[in-house]
Amino acid sequence: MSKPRILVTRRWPAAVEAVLAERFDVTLNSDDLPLGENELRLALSIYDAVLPTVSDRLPAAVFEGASIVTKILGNFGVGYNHIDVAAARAKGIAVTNTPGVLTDCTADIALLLLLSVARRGGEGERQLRAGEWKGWCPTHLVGTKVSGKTLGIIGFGRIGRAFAQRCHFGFGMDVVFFNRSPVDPEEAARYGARQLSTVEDVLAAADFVSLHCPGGAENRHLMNAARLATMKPGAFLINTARGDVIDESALIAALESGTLRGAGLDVYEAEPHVPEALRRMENVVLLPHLGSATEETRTAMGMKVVENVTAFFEGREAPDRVV
Ligand code: 8YV
Repeated sequence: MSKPRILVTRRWPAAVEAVLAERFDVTLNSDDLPLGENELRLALSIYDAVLPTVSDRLPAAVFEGASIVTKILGNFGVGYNHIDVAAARAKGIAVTNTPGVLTDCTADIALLLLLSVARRGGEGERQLRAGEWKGWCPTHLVGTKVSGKTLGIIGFGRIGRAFAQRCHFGFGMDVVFFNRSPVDPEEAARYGARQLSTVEDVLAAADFVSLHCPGGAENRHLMNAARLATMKPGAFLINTARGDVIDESALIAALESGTLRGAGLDVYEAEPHVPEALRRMENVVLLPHLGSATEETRTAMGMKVVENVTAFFEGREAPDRVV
């Protein structure tokens, strides 16, 4: 029997590509040639499986091709809001993701952003590299203490929990969270956190707010101008979830007016575009979507996709099927 034909839209860790090549008839797209909607539509009429990443947009229009051959989209990542899952379902296409394996690394990046923005790490590094450091001085780049402060988490899934755990047990932070469904208080306490009833309750209490909810329509602009205005004056906002959870223009206004003291961002509304206004601000730490970017995690993510797609083509239930 011939091997299923698979399109990998970006280059993956070599170890994963090697396993894919053993099991499937693989076409690897180059990293330099991102696929547009037309190419992705065409791909759905050629390949048995397409393995997209967050940078491949698959809106409903992509699924409107006449003859769809693709049976499964094995998404390289836990978040899959770049795929119109209703359209995939309507065409009978399965979708899988990669939960669990990127929890620690994404929580670590949230911590990196929180510490960098509070302690002005980015500013300090830029200053030193530019040869502008004039020597130690009691008032030089004085930041905000992190230990003992209140952290507010929006979305208490795997990553929200891992971040709570780090901040509570590592930094003695008081951690409160909002989650759309109730979490058993004993379970929450294992991560050093307690649930509040509304997003607003969390925003009003927190010195640092970190977003860990899914992106997409349900949470689009959850952090809008009105909500940003209910944050504590001088609070910080961290986002390692999805860019569309924040209204970026409203965030810029809140940072410009000084309502917010700073922000640490790993994700943006229209990646890779990052508004010039944000790039000019010293009190903002900006990373290029690095949440899961470690060798260990990217390899584990790839292996999870392989596991899902292999199970699917062997007629078994794909373990991480979301559609
Ligand atoms: C991934 C992520 O690198 O898994 C996710 O949801 O945001 C990232 O860490 C990205 O999705 C790759 O497709």
